[in-house]
Amino acid sequence: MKLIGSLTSPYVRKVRIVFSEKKLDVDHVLENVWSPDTIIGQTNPLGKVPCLVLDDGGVIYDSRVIAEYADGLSPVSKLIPADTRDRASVKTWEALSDGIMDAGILARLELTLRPAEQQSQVWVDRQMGKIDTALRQMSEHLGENAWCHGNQMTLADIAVGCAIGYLLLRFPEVKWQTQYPNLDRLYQKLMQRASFVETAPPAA
Ligand code: GSF
Repeated sequence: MKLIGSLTSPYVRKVRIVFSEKKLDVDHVLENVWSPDTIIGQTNPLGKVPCLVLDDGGVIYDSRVIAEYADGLSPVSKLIPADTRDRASVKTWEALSDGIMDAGILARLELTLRPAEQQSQVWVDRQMGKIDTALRQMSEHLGENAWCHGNQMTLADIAVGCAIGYLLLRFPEVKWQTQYPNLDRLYQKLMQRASFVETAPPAA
């Protein structure tokens, strides 16, 4: 199995952490999807990473599908509960976290890829507003609980950790650590794990 990705993508980090927690071996192949020479289109017509290439040649994307696939490959450290309601709750945490990444990336692309005179501050503010409201909901729903869902680490915590870790990398001006101490406690706890330490993005 081969995972095509980059070291800074929070979606790639999420699935790398899942593979690590599940103790599953996967080869990592680095791909810069923003380079004009990228060959990501040969495996994912959407031109995005992460993209998982199986030994039989099958291809799996996107990160949510890869995470679910990897969780089903081994009974070690179940990250997505079997019960339908619990499963939906964990996957909603994941959608909320991915939504922070989506909004952050859209805001960042607006500010980095477009010439200054074409940039829309209204668009950037809209995306940053989503990040604010998503963080608030994360903090409210986490409350004083040790984990986002249930009494053990799940994909919900992994996804939240990747989303807030991405904010630290790309949006250090978003002060979620002081605004939401419970999210910070969760993040510090996650950062004790080898899976999080080993996938920490290189400094921007
Ligand atoms: C999002 C992947 C994505 O946007 C998922 O896998 O969950 N819903 C998908 N990946 C970015 C890399 S990054 O900014 O994290 C990507 O590959 N973008 C290239 C493009 O052309 O949008």
